[in-house]
Amino acid sequence: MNLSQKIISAHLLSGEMRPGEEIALRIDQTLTQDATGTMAYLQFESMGIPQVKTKRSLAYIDHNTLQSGFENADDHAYIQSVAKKHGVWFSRPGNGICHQVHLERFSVPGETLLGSDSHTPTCGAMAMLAIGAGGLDVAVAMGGGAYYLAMPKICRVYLTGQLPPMVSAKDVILEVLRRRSVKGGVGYIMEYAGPGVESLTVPERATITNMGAELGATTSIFPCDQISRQFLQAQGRESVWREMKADADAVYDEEMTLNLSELEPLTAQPHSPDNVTTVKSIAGLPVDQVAIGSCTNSSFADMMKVAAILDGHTVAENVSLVIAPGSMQVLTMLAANGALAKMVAAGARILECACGPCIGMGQSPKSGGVTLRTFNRNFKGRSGTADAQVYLVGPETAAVSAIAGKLTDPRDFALELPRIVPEQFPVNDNMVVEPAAPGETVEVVRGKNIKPIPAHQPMPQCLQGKILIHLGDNISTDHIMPSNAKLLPYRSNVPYLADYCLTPCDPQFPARAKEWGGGIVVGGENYGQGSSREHAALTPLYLGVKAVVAKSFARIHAANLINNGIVPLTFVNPADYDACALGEELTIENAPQQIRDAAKGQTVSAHIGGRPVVLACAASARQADMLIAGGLLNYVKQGQ
Ligand code: MIC
Ligand code: SF4
Repeated sequence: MNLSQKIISAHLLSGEMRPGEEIALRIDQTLTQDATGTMAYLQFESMGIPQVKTKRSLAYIDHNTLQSGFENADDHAYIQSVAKKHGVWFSRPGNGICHQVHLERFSVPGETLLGSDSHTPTCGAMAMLAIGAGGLDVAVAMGGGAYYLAMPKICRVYLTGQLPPMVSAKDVILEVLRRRSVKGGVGYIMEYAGPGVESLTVPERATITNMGAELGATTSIFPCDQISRQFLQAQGRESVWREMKADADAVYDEEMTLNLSELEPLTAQPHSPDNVTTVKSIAGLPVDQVAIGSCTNSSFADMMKVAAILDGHTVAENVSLVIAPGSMQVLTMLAANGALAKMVAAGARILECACGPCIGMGQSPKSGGVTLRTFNRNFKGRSGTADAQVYLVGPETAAVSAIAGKLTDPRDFALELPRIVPEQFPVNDNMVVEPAAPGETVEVVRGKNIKPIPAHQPMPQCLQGKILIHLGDNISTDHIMPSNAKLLPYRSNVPYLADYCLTPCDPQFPARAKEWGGGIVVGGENYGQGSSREHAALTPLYLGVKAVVAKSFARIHAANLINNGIVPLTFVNPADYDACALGEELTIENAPQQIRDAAKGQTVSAHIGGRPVVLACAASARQADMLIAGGLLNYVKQGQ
């Protein structure tokens, strides 16, 4: 077996490991963050289960840390109290970005991790089967329920060679994105193997598994070897180490080979993580802002490289450089060894250990500003400035460009960076609060920002509605439900957020949906790529959206739609996508039966604007029942 199959088979509750078949997995660990966590815990509470049943569940606060009003603070207080009550460990604001902290302190090779954040696969760097999902799926897993997914295909990424100086792990994943595109991983696990693996440290592996999310992959995974052992040892956690790798005769569904020695510094240009070119080819581009951090590139080693480059220099006068170390552990080390002082002396603006500018929580660039970011997503408008030009780069490129004031190939900077592998990390888990002891009473704090979740209706006999919007390919959840400093405080308030649903594509969308009494969304390929935020399903639900008809869907978003009773349908004949227009009525007669039959492989007969149209629905039999019930919560309440 390959490594993915080994972990899946050890956690398989039902189904067979045949690509595309629905399987159910036992989940060992869960994580939530605050922007998706309030919904997840409201949903968990509504299930009436007193204590989580996982081996370990954690609630992190890392996204909504700008507190410009009471809203985010209300969310934090709710999550802290509800976590304590139900057996969930609570990582306080300041402790760091969930994926960085989880990798450092809680990752366990061979275990499964389900997180309400699309970058949960970061812990694949420690041979976990780590999957991102909607909050509702995570709530079910906390309650001991299985996680259902279509068995992915396994793609072996065979690494040879080793990274040349000033070329980094970010360039590895950017190269994979260049080759496969943002939908090239949908339905796959990317399993890394080959002699090149040994040359990569755990944080470098984490940069690669983290950004596998941008491929649309279910997850990405590295073997657990002596490099992993050393990392766990340095974290004082060697006891969880065990060797994990594919069998020598393992079979894969697909293969790709990547020679690390041939890579050079790369960048993803606006506005997509797969719009990749070499830094050299566009070097000289004037830069307004450089932002270093995020769950992709905020490890101690990344920060040390940045400090070494900045040492003795001053950030160019046209550039604002911001740096957010990934965790309290990283920041503590930088403070202790003087690297932080070097960054500050060079003119860097130090931010707290959190997501920050990656999710538009501050540091939005100026109008039309060019910003280089070591982050993972550069979808239009995500930075908080609609016309900003965001380039994704590795930490070396970011740091040298901040000094030069223009995009610069780091190989032009005469400096040899040391390879940093700490022998001992300072271990201090005092920012992680333990759950309540048995018998201890905990009052859940519900501030006025916490609003109930919207009601779900069972599927009508005749599903119909007008086309409210006709969209192109690769619409991300940042388009469907934008998130920035102004909107993130309302993650617990779906009615408020609904007024912003799909507004980056069409500012009239919410008003039209309300006026027309709901309707249908039409999308192109890879609809709903990006974040795991359920709000990209909950806000359309609130606006009366009954179905999304697209050319194809991103995995997590399709599951979120189904969990919330919105039917994801695909066009069997692509010409029907071109032919349908705004305002035309879609009708599906006998919808519940047709959806049930679709789960058995039949097509769905519909009409759009009176024309007969053939659609497909990739739901499993279980998901079909869920859609008919009006979503997962109704389905669970029916005692299925
Ligand atoms: C993101 O990077 O887009 C986020 C913010 O972390 C999201 C989660 C969210 O929207 O709360 C994600 O990646 O799932
Ligand atoms: Fe946070 Fe950005 Fe990572 Fe999402 S991608 S978890 S917003 S740092």
